[in-house]
Amino acid sequence: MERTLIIVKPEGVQRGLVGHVLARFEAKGFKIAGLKLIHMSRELAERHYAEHQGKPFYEGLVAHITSSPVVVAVLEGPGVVATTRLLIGPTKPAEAPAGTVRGDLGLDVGLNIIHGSDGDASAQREIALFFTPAEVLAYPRAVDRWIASA
Ligand code: DAT
Ligand code: MG
Repeated sequence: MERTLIIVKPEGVQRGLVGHVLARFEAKGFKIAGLKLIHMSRELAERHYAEHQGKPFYEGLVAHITSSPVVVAVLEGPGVVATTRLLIGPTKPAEAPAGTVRGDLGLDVGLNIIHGSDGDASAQREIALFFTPAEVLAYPRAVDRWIASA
């Protein structure tokens, strides 16, 4: 089954939005396959954001994501990578439509509430950065037959 990684960033945790944000993905029908609260090390942040190294915002991005705890989750379901990105909205909250996480909850690109993997390859890479295989759980949900055919 397809999986993706989301991170509720420090501003989301500090503002008390963890439950609200996770509830949107749960309500959509995605299954939580992994979940934890962590304070990211600089090394982990650098590995996670390696593609942005050298960009003007890189240092601020790493400093911010390591500034206080974040919630990381593995979400599972059909089309979860692309649909999660749709529900999250564009990178800049000012340009994000109402109804998206960033459109509804954010103002600043540096405080855009949430990270979501941008493709299957990055999802696999990012899940492996934050979770051991044993921490990603496979379990049936009775509700699945009401959400999507297997
Ligand atoms: P996304 O998080 O939508 O995948 P991205 O991968 O291009 O966006 O950038 C990663 C994060 O870096 C983004 O969530 C916020 C920050 N960022 C991106 N562009 C920025 C900019 N122009 N100024 C400040 N921060 C930026
Ligand atoms: Mg990205």
